[in-house]
Amino acid sequence: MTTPVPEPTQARKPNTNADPGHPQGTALTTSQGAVLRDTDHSLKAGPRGPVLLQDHHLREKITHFDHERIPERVVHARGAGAHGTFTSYGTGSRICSAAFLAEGVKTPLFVRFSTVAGSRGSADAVRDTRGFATKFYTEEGVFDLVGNNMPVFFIQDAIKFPDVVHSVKPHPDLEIPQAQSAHDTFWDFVSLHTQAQAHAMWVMSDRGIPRSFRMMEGFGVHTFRMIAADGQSSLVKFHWKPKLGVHSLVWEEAMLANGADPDFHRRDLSDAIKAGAFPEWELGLQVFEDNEGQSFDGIDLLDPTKFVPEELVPIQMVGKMVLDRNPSNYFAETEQVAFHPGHLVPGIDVTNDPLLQGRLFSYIDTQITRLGGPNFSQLPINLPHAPVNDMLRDGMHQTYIHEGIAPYHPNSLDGGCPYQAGEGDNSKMPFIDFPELVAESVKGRSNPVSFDDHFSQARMFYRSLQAHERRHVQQAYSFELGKCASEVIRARQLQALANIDVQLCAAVARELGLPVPGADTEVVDREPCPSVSQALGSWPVDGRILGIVASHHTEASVIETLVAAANHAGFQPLLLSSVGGSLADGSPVDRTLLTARSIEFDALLIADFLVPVAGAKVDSDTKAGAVRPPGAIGFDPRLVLLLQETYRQSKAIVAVDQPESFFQDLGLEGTGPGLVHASVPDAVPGAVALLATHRVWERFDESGPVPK
Ligand code: HDE
Repeated sequence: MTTPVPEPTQARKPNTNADPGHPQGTALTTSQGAVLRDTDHSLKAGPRGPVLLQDHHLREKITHFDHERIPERVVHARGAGAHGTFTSYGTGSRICSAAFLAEGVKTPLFVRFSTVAGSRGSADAVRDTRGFATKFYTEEGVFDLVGNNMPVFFIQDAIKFPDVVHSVKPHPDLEIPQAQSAHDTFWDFVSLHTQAQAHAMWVMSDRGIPRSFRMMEGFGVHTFRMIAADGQSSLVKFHWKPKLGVHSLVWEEAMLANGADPDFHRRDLSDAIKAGAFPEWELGLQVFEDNEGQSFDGIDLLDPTKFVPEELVPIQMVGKMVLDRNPSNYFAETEQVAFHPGHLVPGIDVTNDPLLQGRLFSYIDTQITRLGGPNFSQLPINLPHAPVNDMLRDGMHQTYIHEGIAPYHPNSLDGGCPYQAGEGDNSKMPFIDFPELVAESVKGRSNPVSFDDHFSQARMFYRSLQAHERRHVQQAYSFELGKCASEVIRARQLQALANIDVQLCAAVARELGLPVPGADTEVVDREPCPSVSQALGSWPVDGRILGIVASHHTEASVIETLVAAANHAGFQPLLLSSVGGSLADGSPVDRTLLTARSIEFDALLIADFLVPVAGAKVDSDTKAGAVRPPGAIGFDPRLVLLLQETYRQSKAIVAVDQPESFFQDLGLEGTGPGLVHASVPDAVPGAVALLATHRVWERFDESGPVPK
């Protein structure tokens, strides 16, 4: 019996990533290319008989399946990737000879965003640092910028990395909690290692729950070195600045997202790219003189727990990155990509930051296990776009068929090839390790004294935030420490907070019901740096999601006008209605009130909100614009929940052609910041104006989501 072949639901696509030497074809085959007649039934001794060992196809299919999974990354296991291009402004060439920084040069790249702590299948919107790793396929070889969305790190020396990671991972006895820092071992580590306080502060701030990968800054964290064409060295810190600004979820949204849509960030990135709202960042540099002390304004540039405020050293933009293509195969690209901070090109070099030095060892080491041997740079996603002739040979999963008999240097049997720079026909710019003077010193296990300041930057960060942001920090610490069972740990962390800011400490202690300790360390007061706040400035709405609630009675012209205006403004419109199907203008309903939650949009327009009740008459009362009080026939009560959530999350809500009593009828304050009435033509411009600041923060006072 043959299985009927269903009609394809999509046009067959050629596999664009297939090696041209191995065309995929359309016939089903074994891995050896033999065409198959039946892949749905095992070979049996009669229809009711036992399965035969000789069934090679069965064994091959199941054996391959048994080995489909590879070990996940020990950290940053959960990630999402995208392809794009970097276009250089040429401004970086002044201090760096790297070819990809020359004016107008376009370099293809792949980016992987990740959470740090969770497993591969964990939720996206957890409180955590985010990885922001970029692979530039430059003409001089691969350059990897393997950064995070926060400019500081928990520890100062790589030897502490296994310790901090063990502390944030689930407890070893029961393997809970997953992808969370709100547990005893993490806060035990942080409170015992005061060097971790600055990074913990960033994670407890809104930065720990980004609204979108598209709205995150990226930081190289360490100080790197750039070398100009004339050999002059500068110290630099890398920054990615998102075009859409830096925005976050509120805690309620993060918790909802982790249940309602665990792929929240991954989906947001791919949806935006699919919709043509290509995410953009500028790459910028903070440049420092390569002086003997390698410090700036008392900040040791080799200490990765410190950052240098933009107010002190402005960021100079050197190019722009646009992400415009989703991966076509998650495993081949996002899972198999292998980043390494030691993938450098001529003109960029490392410094002696002890954290960076340890990373230079770790990445290739872990990838040998994860990717099954030493040849993972031959995987398509890792393959340099520059020619490779490396004398590395054999090993597991070798796919090159190397020619020649003398993979050693120097040789005379292969004509001396491959040539070092300056030999044979090789006149290319080589990578040169910067000839840094290494100070005469005593061998030992110690840090410079400048690494001992653990609190001043945490204090500076906290005091630079706006009132509602500080309130979020207080709530985050209260939540996280509230989840710690050990009172000793809670009290020890309160002691650290007392050294950072007395009011912060008191607010958290109040929530925990613990006494407020006094400071036990003298801390330097630094000037605030408002640039770390996310609440200042105004931003474009490109690619932000505008929810539009309509009903099956809403006039076609109303929906057409709102959707066209939303698209014109750069929004991605998301149509919500009580039930699925199409609206009057033929637009498909994107979400029903069953499948939608408030987390899915940045602002909400309410055009109409009635349920199509079987047999109900559509009269002048049920047309768009008519209000039905809650409870009346045809009203969908789920809208009340949606509106209340949207309201609590400080998002703008625009009532389109609704009477004055609309918001009160639905149980919200009648007037107030971000609750707007508008006619159909004015509705979208109203949302644009309100979204420029991301949220209507003034809706609530410092005490949180309690109406004023
Ligand atoms: Fe990583 N880190 N890391 N890290 N890291 C890894 O490499 C490590 C650190 C970062 O999307 C691993 O291939 C050590 C700082 C990102 O594939 C591993 C230390 C920063 C990613 C590793 C650090 C990062 C990783 C795990 C302390 C920001 C994900 C899988 C010295 C500047 C890359 C892998 C991707 C991944 C080691 C600290 C960023 C184990 C030893 C600081 C974005 O090699």
